[in-house]
Amino acid sequence: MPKALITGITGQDGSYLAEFLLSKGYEVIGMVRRTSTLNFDRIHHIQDQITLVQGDLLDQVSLINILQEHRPDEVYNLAAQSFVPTSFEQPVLTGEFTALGVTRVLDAIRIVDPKIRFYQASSSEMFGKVRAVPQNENTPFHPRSPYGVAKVYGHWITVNYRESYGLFACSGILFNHESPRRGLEFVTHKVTYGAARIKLGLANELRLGNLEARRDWGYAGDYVRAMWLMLQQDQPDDYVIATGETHSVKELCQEAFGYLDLDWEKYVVSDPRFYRPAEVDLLVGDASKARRVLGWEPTVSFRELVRMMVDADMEMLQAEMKQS
Ligand code: NAP
Ligand code: F7E
Repeated sequence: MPKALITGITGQDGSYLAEFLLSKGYEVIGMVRRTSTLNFDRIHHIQDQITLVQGDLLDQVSLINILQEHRPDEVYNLAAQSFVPTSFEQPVLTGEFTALGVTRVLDAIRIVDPKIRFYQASSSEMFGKVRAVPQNENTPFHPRSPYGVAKVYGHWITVNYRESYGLFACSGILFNHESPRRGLEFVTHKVTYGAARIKLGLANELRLGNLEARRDWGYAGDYVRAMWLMLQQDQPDDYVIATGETHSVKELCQEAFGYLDLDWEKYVVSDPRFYRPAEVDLLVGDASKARRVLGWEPTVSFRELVRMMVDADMEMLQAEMKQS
């Protein structure tokens, strides 16, 4: 039975990847940080099928010990400080987790067992102020936030350990991917949750930032499959994973509110408080290499994704209302 270690298993992608690997017959080890209250909401339904171990990207010894004790065949490094606005407020901490954390995992692999296959969760935020449209594996990086800068470091240290030490290390350059398990502070979930609250009479406005920003939004369940496919190839490599479609935040609002028969313009307010010091205006990915080499394709459209998230939020809020 193949064994995989997932860092960031309590996050959106960690939970979908754990489900996916279990369905492929893997033994799944998940690294979690010690917290004073449990934050296992996204994995409680599979908790009896996985092994959780305590560790932190800031603590090199914990990473080495976990690898020595569990001897995984594959390591998926999904842990990071992943929210762009927080990276402006806590740039040094973001660098420790999101940049140097990658080196700590790679070094632990190099020391314990260089045959372990490694996946790094890189990001379209690395393209930032884009030099080409659409963006592919050869598009130069120009990050626009401390988060983006940290991810560029994580990407290149992954490439460097592959070239220096021959590690089977892959960098997946994933464009935005969402789901009902997405953190509520990210714009897709903020919009679907906000629209559902307005529909149910629990709120009367939704304050957002820049409505003109455009993103290539896909479904997280599709994207974790691409992570696994990268580690099953004969050679390690880097891949862009994206839908190839771009939509503005405005279009996202239209889709979510429209599905609930609401006119978004009556409720959405653009508030400068949510603007960023530097914005990424337009992202749209070219995943043709992933299609060709990995045989990967997205299965959920933008409209289906938004509707899936609105439905989940309506159901959750209605259940909460019944209880109170
Ligand atoms: P997420 O929901 O924010 O999850 C982040 C995970 O990292 C959580 O499990 C968190 O644990 C863990 N973590 C944070 N700091 C840690 C530390 N110091 N030590 C150990 N664990 C730590 O993020 P996601 O959306 O699933 O994204 C997964 C990865 O893909 C991230 O690296 C993200 O930057 C990257 N990425 C995401 C997207 C996207 O659109 N979702 C696109 C490209 C790349 P707690 O639960 O304890 O906080
Ligand atoms: O913002 C605009 C905002 O926070 C998307 C992370 O998973 O994907 C994510 O990063 C856009 C931006 O995601 C609000 O200015 C407008 O242009 O949902 P987001 P992100 O910054 O693209 C990448 C690929 C990652 O790697 C990251 O980890 O929406 N926007 N109004 C807003 N954004 C938020 N959060 N809140 C607003 O009110």
